[in-house]
Amino acid sequence: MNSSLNSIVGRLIEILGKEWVITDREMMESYLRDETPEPMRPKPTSAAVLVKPSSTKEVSQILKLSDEMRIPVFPVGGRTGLVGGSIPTKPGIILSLERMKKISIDRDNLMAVAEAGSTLGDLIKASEDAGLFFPPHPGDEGAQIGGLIATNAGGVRAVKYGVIRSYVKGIEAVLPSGEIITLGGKLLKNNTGYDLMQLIIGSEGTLCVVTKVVIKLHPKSPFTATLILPFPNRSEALKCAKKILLSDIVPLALEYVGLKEILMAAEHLNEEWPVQFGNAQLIITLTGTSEDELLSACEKISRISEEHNVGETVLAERKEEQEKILRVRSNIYTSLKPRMVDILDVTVPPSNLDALMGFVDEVSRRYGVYLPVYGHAGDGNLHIHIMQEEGKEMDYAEKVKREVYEACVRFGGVITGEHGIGKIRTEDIRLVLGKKELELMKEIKKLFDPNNILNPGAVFSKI
Ligand code: LAC
Ligand code: ZN
Repeated sequence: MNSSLNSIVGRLIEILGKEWVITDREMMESYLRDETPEPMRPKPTSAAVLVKPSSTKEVSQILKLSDEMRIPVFPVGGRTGLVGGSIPTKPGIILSLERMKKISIDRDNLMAVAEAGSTLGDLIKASEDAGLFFPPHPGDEGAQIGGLIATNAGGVRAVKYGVIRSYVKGIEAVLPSGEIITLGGKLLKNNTGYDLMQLIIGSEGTLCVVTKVVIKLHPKSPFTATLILPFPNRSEALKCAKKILLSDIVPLALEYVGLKEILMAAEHLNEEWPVQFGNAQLIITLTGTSEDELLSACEKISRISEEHNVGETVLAERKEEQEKILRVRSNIYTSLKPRMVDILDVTVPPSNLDALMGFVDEVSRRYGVYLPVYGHAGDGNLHIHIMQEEGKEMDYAEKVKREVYEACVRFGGVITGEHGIGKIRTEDIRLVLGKKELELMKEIKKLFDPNNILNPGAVFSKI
């Protein structure tokens, strides 16, 4: 540890008690990394202190002290991020809110109030226990609420009601000065001044530390069904997806997967994938207030998909079967991870997905590399994995990424729709944002965090 960190340890112990100030490297090993593929993952600092406060007041005291001493603070959640966003890359404090995990449900207002350290899994369970429903599924259930807010998480169930941003109604957060701010509340309408709450959502831990969140829930779990539609090729699958989105059916999720990758994910989990044919598949989750409503939507989808040479469709109605499908889909990433250099999460207007995927095929041929693609077709949000090729220098990865990013921008898209900028895309951000836009963002950062102590190195390479 360096000397300024050494000198802060005693004061942190005064605030938190000895048990919650961790300096032993072995005890903080899992806090020094996230899920970013190894070749891209930023190197963690060799000097860090891990702290685990139990209240907003303690968070406030920690931040005030760090700001006074100009010591960087790296807020972490469940460390499920894919862009190195929470990795402490400078000597400083790792701030974990894992002890702050209370959730209360307000049925009358259909809202949950969750502390930032509670997990996505906790929130899903608390909502269900209260007979309510949290529709999205923004990734790994070990992700923490604070992280979901910091990254404006998306996931597979964002087509019908949007990403995390559209569920958050209130936020309590601590500024680097130690001041506590409260924005919004259990409110469905709020036009009181600038929307600072929305500014904080997706700010990747660079503006303030979110300690508590008000989240909109939906009434009791609706009827749900999941369909797997196998198509002979991608073009038919994507044309069908377009037509479904144009119909009066609004799916909760509309995913595109290739047969090879989904079978690999199933094998990785030791599960059987229900449809073993059809090179291009759509996975569609529907929700409705009655079984009849669902069946009529399924029939409509079936009619539309027949126009696109769909093979025999699987309809899953049992909860366990639907959960299995979601689990396999969510583990494509995990099954590819061992040989992965990077995972992209570019987003284009949904109607340009086919053209983008065509471009990726062309890049894959030109470089002679395997570039698996799949993703959130309903949102135009595509995952492209850059894989390691045996005997090939990895310098192609940077070139492939560049070409894909530039194509996305040409197609009217952005370089990230889900995983964020983190610490590995701070240069690429310029492909999407102009000088003035970046300047405005940096001014905002300075206003919130004048001494640049909060998650330095994330979003902007230089302030
Ligand atoms: C997914 C993650 C990688 O969609 O965003 O599986
Ligand atoms: Zn995703």
